[in-house]
Amino acid sequence: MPMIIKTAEFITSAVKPSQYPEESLPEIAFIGRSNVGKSSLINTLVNRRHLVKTSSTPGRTQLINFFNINDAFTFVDLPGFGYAKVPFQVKKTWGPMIETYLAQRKTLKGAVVILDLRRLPGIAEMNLLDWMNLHHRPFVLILTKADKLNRGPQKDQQRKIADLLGVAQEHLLLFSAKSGQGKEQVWEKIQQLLAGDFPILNRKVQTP
Ligand SMILES: Nc1nc2c(ncn2[C@@H]2O[C@H](COP(=O)(O)OP(=O)(O)OP(=O)(O)O)[C@@H](O)[C@H]2O)c(=O)[nH]1
Ligand SMILES: [Mg+2]
Repeated sequence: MPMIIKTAEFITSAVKPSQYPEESLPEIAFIGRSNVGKSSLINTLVNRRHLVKTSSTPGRTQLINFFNINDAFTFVDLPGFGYAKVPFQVKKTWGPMIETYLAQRKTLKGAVVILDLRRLPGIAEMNLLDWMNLHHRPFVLILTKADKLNRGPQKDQQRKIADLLGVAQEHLLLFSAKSGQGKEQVWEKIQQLLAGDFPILNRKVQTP
């Protein structure tokens, strides 16, 4: 069933648990490298151009931002990892800030992990997935900016990334915030996460 968005509202920004909204609605977190398109994905899903600030400058989102969707669930936009130019202090607090959130948040139902379709995942991505599995946090994998490649190369790159990560190709959804490609499939996965019936994706390869 297509998701109908009635309301989508910013709740608050936080860096530490005492600043999080109270644990009531089920939550979905969006995580990925800086500039990968996390905020754009959220805007596309909820049909709002400017609910979440996006930027061509990496490192735009530096706080944990909470959004109430339909008074039914919460989307959480996490700051991106792996960007060299954010100030040292920000970098030093990033790991603990995200880890604390992902490890402790009781209402967190799962994460949407976003990768750039054109980039092969590295150690940082693999560590993230291993860490999520260790903490029994289900996640879905999205390959975004699909509009930058034609359909043939999209499939080739999807296969390469699947092999590298050691997951089946069908677990990697192609998505574009620009064309809207894959939007309904992403919603389907999010609904599965919210319903709590999502398998842990055990990776078939070991992180080098
Ligand atoms: N062509 C194309 N550009 C995209 C897509 N998604 C995001 N972008 C662009 O990529 C840049 C970064 O997008 P954001 O959504 O701000 O990325 P982010 O992951 O939230 O970035 P940080 O908050 O800095 O970590 C912007 O210039 C977007 O317009 C997409 O699907 N296709
Ligand atoms: Mg962002």
